[in-house]
Amino acid sequence: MACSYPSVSELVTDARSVYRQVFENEAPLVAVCAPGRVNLIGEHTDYNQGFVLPMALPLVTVVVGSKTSDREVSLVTANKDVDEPVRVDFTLPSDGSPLPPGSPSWANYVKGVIQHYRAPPLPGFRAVIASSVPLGGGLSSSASLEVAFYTFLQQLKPDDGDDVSKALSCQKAEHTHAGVPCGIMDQFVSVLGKEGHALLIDCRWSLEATSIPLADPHLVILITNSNVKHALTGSEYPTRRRQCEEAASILGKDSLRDATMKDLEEAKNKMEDVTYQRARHVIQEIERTAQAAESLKKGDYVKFGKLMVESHNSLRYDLYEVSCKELDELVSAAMEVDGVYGSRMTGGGFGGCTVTLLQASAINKTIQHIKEQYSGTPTFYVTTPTQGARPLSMS
Ligand code: GAF
Repeated sequence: MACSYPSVSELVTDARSVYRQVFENEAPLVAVCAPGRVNLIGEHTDYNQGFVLPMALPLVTVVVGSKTSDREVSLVTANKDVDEPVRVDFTLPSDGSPLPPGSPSWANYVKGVIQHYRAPPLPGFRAVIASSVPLGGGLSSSASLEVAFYTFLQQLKPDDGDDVSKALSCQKAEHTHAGVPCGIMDQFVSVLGKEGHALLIDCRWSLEATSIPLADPHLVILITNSNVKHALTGSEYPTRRRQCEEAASILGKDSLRDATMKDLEEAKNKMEDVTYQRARHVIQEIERTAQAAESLKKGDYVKFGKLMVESHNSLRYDLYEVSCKELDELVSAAMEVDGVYGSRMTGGGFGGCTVTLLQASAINKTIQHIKEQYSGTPTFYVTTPTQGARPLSMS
């Protein structure tokens, strides 16, 4: 009953055939992929230097292509659900000046990655992009495109950086070329995701990550797409980030990671109500994420599920206000089924997906019940944690 999605090799085959069609029957020499992600818990904590607990998905962005002998770039998307022009051409500036963002918007992610690539100057290239990550679905289609492209450029001209600096360059691309002041979670897990594991990432400057096994055959991670699209590029995400920074500054801290609930209560009358609520979500969510990681290590899914629901409630109308009616409906419906441990919205919010942790034996009745209860048309993905970005063999 869950939705099937193309495998990596199917995406490569599609992208290769589009490449041949568009570029005079030439064959691409390089292929790479980078995954989308689902965040199990720790929402809107990364830009507050807190903890997050995502995993990389089998939904990926693939790039195939070859370098050229000039400075011309041609990008083609093989995605069926992109309604903007499918081909973009531009010239790499010889003086290294930035490629200005423009239309279509998906090409801006690529331009940003080119600008922040750590081994300029780059040769020209031709590339085709294909993806199984739903666009605007809150599963990091943009980070997977950035990281896939960075990985593609590494095959054309190797850089001297490590994986963390790669993730940071891709994050910068999103800041400068998509205008989203995102945290590091999405790019980090798309680069460093580990098969069969979730990653507990400490988003302080050191960016330490601990991998936690998540490959229990009795457990299912179900993603439900509300099919309501959010626009993180809108004003709400930057507003939340600003409110958190304001709260930290009132508390005299570098970030909310350094604040406790006691600090917040003592300073409550120095800030607006809304600032207090945002800070409360973040401080408690950081603590919840640390506890959830411990529960997962012990296989205590009941506790983990309870923390997921608390996280959702805090993101809902209670404190952080980034959920929406559709996501709330999906979570409520999932929680009505026996065998479901927990459910919550995942990602930036304002639409997109929920993530649900449940007993494998309850999967069919859970999907059925959600379908019956949800007012929209959901899409379901049963997923397992996969490996981060990687070059692919062309044979
Ligand atoms: C988006 C951002 F890109 C992430 O950095 C993170 O802040 C997330 O929203 C919310 O947890 O995916």
